[in-house]
Amino acid sequence: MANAESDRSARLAVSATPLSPDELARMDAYWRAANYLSVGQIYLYDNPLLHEPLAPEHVKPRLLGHWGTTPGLNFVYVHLNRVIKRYDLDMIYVIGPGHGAPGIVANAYLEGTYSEVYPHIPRNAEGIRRLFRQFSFPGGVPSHVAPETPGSIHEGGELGYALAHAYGAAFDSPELLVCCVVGDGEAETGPLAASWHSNKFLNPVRDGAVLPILHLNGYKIATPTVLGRLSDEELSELFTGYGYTPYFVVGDAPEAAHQRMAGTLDTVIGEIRRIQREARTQGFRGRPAWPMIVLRTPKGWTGPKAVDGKPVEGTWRSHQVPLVDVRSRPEHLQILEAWMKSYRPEELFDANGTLIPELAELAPRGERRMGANPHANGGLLLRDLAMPDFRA
Ligand SMILES: Cc1ncc(C[n+]2csc(CCOP(=O)(O)OP(=O)(O)O)c2C)c(N)n1
Repeated sequence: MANAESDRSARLAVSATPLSPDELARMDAYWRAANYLSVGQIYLYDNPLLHEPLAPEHVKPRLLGHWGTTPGLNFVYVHLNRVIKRYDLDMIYVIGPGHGAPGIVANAYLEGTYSEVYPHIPRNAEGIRRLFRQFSFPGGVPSHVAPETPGSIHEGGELGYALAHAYGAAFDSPELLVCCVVGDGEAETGPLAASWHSNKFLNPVRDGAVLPILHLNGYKIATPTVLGRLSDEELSELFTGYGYTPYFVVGDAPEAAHQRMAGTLDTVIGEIRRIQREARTQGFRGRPAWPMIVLRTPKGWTGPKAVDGKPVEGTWRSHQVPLVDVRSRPEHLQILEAWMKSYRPEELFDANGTLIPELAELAPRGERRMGANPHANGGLLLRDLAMPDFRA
């Protein structure tokens, strides 16, 4: 990574420790809360806060969902919340790996949007029980990000269009910043591979900005990815060639990764604002090299390290549901319980099952919450098309 950085003279310095110990601890706790709620949606039918020992009947009879991508999506979400608040950003989040819906639903729930849109899922233990039960369940919600997911303009399911949708949202909305996560699997599709070039169509005066985050968790379902196997140096050259200034966030140690991500986001937000300010005060003087982030973290980060003697965290085995025989095999039930308890839910939710205030205040307020941003909620910002009068 050092090499990839030092050869980019245009690249700005990234602060090494932008987060105070308190902020770091709270952001990590918020991430743990999102991860806890994500795992709970995939697995639990009852006993949502593990107030009782986990029993087979607390687990859903049929397990569905995608764990592998979810901790990375949650990691990005908590960091975007921080910069939205810090810089008062008007931001939406386009999630290429829309199969990671548990994470997006969890974050909409933590920030309060979910309960506002769906009052039958309140912010207490009963709400969490219903949130878990409804996920990928008859009469409930889809396992992929869907139109009904607060803050979503991009349906999960058919990979390929995340970046095109993100740029489409930014055109003609000069204040909007669209963060777009691109999975290294999706990056291998033709439409996605071509849409990196959408930066050539973005006018820094008139349009908003897109911040692509290429999420290299290394695998697409059962096989390694091409971009995941490239060195940071090759990736740096590739994305420089596409007209971006790439920044790297690499790691599997949460504290260091939080610091690195926070410092990188501070730098890239400053860079986006500088590009826009200069173009908007001095006029368009040539195509800027917009920043993008390469995020290299393990697939299924913080999940079970191994199951039945086979590695799971950081491998393709965590793509979907890493433990499948939870109801029939006591040792798997034990792994699930230990996994969920590793997020220390008792430190995150109070006795009623409500997120504690020190964590709840990390989310932005009102329409700055990504789940509540009007740009991502159909119908709120409709404008008539400029059409000729058909009678003429
Ligand atoms: C066009 C298309 N081809 C194949 C699939 C099947 N599929 C679902 S998830 C996935 C892997 C996606 O990998 P990535 O984008 O890296 O996401 P992550 O690894 O973070 O889950 C694939 C190939 C799909 N959904 N759409």
